[in-house]
Amino acid sequence: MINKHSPVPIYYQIEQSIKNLIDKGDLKPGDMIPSEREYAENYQISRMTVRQAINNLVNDGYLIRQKGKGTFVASQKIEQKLLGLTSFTEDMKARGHVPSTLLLDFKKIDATNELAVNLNVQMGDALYEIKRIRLADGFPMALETNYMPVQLVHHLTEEVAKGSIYQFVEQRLGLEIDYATQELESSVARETESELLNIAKGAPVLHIKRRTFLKNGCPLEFVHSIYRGDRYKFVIDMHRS
Ligand code: 16G
Repeated sequence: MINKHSPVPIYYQIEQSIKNLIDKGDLKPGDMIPSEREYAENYQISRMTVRQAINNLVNDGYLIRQKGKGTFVASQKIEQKLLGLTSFTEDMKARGHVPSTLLLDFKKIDATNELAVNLNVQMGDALYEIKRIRLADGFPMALETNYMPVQLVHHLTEEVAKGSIYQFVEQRLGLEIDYATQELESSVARETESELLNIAKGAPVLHIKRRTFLKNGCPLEFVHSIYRGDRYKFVIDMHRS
């Protein structure tokens, strides 16, 4: 499996072969992989070379090192296609995961200048401010802070915010969600974010800002989300027209 005469560096060959085993499902999330010493002995190569391969896979989120225990296959990242305008609940269900929500805060606030501009309301108008941890199969994936005009989304309750807000808006209020603009930026977890998402302070995260509009052009929501970088990836299909 390892070709020492190939121009392809040996660490890269090892990296690819472990990656293949994970992609094919021969190595599953939670499986422990052999130690650096075992790889080095099996392939008659230096431990430094093995370490380089494993470090790369840890950095790419394929493997996780646990002090004193070993190196394990990480959970596969959840893939979200940036095509349709979907909700967290729909995304998770479509991928066979069970969505749930931990409601951290639900209150009404006065629109600040920034929020008023983004939601096309007057400064001081009443907005819902909803903070939620979004989970897949019980694991925290994202932290969301959602702002919506109270005058538009009547009767929103804590109970609703524990489930799908999009479903409530469409099915109960009969409003038509049309399109959104979204900004994605890489960032690192700050202290409170790391605690809520159960990751190390400074771990990579994706910061997303979404503005969603109704068919009549009214902004429905302005949302800040922090997604775990080790659990989530966004995929974009691009067509050359
Ligand atoms: C997604 C949206 C968020 C929206 C939520 C509704 C991103 C980055 N954000 O998390 O803007 O409020 O879905 O989800 O995708 P819900 O219907 O499950 O409450």
